Amino acid sequence: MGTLKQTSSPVSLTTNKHLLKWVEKTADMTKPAAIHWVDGSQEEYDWLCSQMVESGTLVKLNQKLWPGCYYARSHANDVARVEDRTFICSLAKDNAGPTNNWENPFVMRKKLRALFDGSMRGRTMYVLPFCMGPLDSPVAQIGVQLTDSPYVVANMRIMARIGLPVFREIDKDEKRVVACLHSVGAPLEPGQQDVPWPCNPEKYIVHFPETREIWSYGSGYGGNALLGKKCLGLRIASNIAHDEGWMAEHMTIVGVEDPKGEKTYVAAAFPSSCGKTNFAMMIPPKGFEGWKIWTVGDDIAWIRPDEHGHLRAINPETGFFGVAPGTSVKTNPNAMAALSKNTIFTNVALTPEGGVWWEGMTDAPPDECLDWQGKRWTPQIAKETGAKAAHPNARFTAPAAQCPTIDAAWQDPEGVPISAIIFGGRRAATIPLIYQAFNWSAGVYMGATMASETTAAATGQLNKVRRDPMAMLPFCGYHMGDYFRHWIKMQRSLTATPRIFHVNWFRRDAEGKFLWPGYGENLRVLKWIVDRVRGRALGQETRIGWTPHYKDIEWKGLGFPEEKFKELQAVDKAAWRAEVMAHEELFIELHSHLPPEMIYERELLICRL
Ligand code: TSX
Ligand code: MN
Repeated sequence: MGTLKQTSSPVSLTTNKHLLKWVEKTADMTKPAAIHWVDGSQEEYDWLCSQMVESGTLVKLNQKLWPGCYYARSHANDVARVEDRTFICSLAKDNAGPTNNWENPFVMRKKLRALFDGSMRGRTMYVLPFCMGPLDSPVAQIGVQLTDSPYVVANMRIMARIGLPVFREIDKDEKRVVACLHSVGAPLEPGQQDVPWPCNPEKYIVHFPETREIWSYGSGYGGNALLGKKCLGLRIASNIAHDEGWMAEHMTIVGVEDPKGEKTYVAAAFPSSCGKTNFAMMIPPKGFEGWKIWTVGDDIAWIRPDEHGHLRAINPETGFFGVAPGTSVKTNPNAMAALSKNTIFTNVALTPEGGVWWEGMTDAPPDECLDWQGKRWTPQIAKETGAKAAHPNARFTAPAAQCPTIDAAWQDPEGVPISAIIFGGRRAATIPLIYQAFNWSAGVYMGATMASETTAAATGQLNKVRRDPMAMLPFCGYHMGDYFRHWIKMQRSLTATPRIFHVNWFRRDAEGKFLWPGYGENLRVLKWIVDRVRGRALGQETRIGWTPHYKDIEWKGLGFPEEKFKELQAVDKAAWRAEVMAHEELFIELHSHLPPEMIYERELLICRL
């Protein structure tokens, strides 16, 4: 590696020949000024953060108010995942399917090599080993991310297990690792002043499923850059899971504990803006004294059959990368506790006393602050211009261990047993608060056809219903039809399938008012799910599935009239006929790979309607 400076250990932290060779080859291509082998220590983290404070990437927050916390503002063109710039480069286009962008892997490699050529000039390349899942878990997957972003290294230390223990694991038996290459695409020429948030207007988030590689260029934000999460954790892992007979899902995992101490774990898939993180950390409502919700994970579940043929799930992450706006002591006190220290905030607002604020954090906004772009913001300015203090996709990166409801088994290498799978969506009409699928294949159909309404207030657009199968539309790394088939086939390796449910916290009445109070009150629905799973509640058979009798829901502490419950649970024949017609749209797109069960389930549903 010739003249390259090393800012940590002068010897590389691995003896793995493939890894050493790959690091050397990548350095030859990207031409960094230095290489840093990430050991993952607290000292290293503190040093990286102090470097970023010096360079202007981070602001150290008021340590009395926000101990161990830092603040970052991204470039205005680098604020979210870029789905139109995300590619699945399988050898056959057909394997990526119609819901993914595809490019020939040889063409894409050539394109990327040109972009990465010298892309790290003037910067340090970090060799960041990370493990998704507990290091000793049979389900864990190891990746090594080469990145020129210290912000990414710092965030990854919260979101995954990184550093020396992972290098040791790699060296142990020359384990196969997922190669992840990342550059913000902003080389520094000699003497050139750096910017707080380097990035490139041209972005590529590229997955090579056959060789298990990820190449990410041009972005330093979230899922584009923290490659363990959406890229490895879902898109590459869904390919591995398909090949190996397990499931990589976009699901939260929670434990429901009743007053007798009996715990039931469920996994739940919700599209964005349904409050998945809130669901993962729910506070039991009035009347549910003695009940507890325990958090295993809020975003990703890796699920596999154990030796008894029961599904067990792990959360492969160690942190929450949550949307800040809307998070408050009222909506999610457990998230607020988790992010109260040792957290990195990105694109929220900065208060004069060196704290953070975002829309929905408190009832009263601060008198003034600096917005996510560093401009002065006041409630008056907001009123006049509509300017937001925090970007709507502003994030906190918080350690999961700091969540008061973190489950005792959240790092169990074997995972927790999953008794129920819950699908959900934000739907103003048609979909009842809760119903249960008749069986596994009806449940797969339920997940495959789930949808959510976009709250496109800004564009003035009508709320459009968008299909988002299993909340995996942007995250399935292969053909969605094959993914449904994989779900169907999973039943064969199970002696007991989890029961499958669908929830909708967002149904509205004729005046447009929410029919259901949501939040902690959702535990009433969860209790029915647990009672069904354990054979304690009879259901009512309807055209679409099993629904609760009014008397089988615990109403203590709420007082919810039976008439309103009927409205909430109503299955309108005409609306459901239109709904089933809409299912066909997605199915036509996927028809060549659709498992026959999906067609049969649709026919059965039509017959019942
Ligand atoms: O997260 C939400 N959950 C799940 C909580 C466990 N939200 C917020 C969604 C945006 C991320 C909800 N919003 C939920 C919900 O269950 N329900 C609603 C809709 C709603 C909003 C306000 C009220 C009621 C329902 N207010 C009153 O009833 C007073
Ligand atoms: Mn997610």
